[in-house]
Amino acid sequence: MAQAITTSPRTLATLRCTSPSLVMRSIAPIAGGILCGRRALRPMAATNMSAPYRPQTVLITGATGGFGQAFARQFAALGCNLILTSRRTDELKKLAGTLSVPLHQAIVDVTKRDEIEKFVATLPADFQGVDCLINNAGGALGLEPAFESNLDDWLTMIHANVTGLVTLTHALLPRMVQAKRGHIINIGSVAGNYAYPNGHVYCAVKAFVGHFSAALRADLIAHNVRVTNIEPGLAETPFSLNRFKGDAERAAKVYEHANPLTADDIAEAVVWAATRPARVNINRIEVMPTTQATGPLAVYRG
Ligand code: 8X3
Repeated sequence: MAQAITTSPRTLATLRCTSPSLVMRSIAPIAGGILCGRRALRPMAATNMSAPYRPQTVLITGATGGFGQAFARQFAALGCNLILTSRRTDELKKLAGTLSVPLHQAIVDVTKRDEIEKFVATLPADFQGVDCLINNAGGALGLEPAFESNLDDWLTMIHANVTGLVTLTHALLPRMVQAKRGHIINIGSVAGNYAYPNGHVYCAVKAFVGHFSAALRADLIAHNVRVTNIEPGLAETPFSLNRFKGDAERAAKVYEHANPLTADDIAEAVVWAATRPARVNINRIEVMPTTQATGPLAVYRG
């Protein structure tokens, strides 16, 4: 059911409407810059290429997932305005309730083009200047050999990781180009760099994300819009629980005794890329736990 809620911290007034399916919470913006280490970070004019940088409005898809929550917390700690999207209403409200920055939250299924377009078209005025888009929604479904896997899983992975990412990017990119200010941060995966057994479509969609990121760079060099592909390896998040469709035991085994990355490890990489001076574009960051590495090429001897 479509729903919108606006909450101000003073009045806690609640407004419900019938369309679109958005939930919004607004808090009076903080004034001035914030301190990060010994340097003040502040929103920066596109011409000041050397100053410390902080995005003003960060849009995070899949915000209730493991990475998404860590991104939201770390960008909130920087004082950025946040736009959070998720399919999960209760989890999104809960996360938003923990963050004390100007925040807009929306229920969006990124596999649905009409939902993305409606979401972008109805962004509140204070949240229209998105200058950092984090395409985080996606994920894997299944880990069977290709010849035993489920076609619905394949198509869902393509819709979530590819169609949703390009649709939202296509909707917001012209605004960034016009503003001459922006950063698209895609959450890829080591799976896009190294094909592994039973990875098939997941590996393929993450390879798409990596190459799409690189190709976007080629079109944006004159427009002060940055593009970064973040490529995490084994990280302990609900990723495996989703991949194994709720099989908690199987999911736990993925991380058992492996000392995997945490969501905060990846969030630190994302925040680092997003806060480089404007002259710096971090093309890609591949991060693995110390306990993970690429394997040898396989040879089957029948
Ligand atoms: C997930 C990383 O190593 O589990 O994107 O495929 S891995």
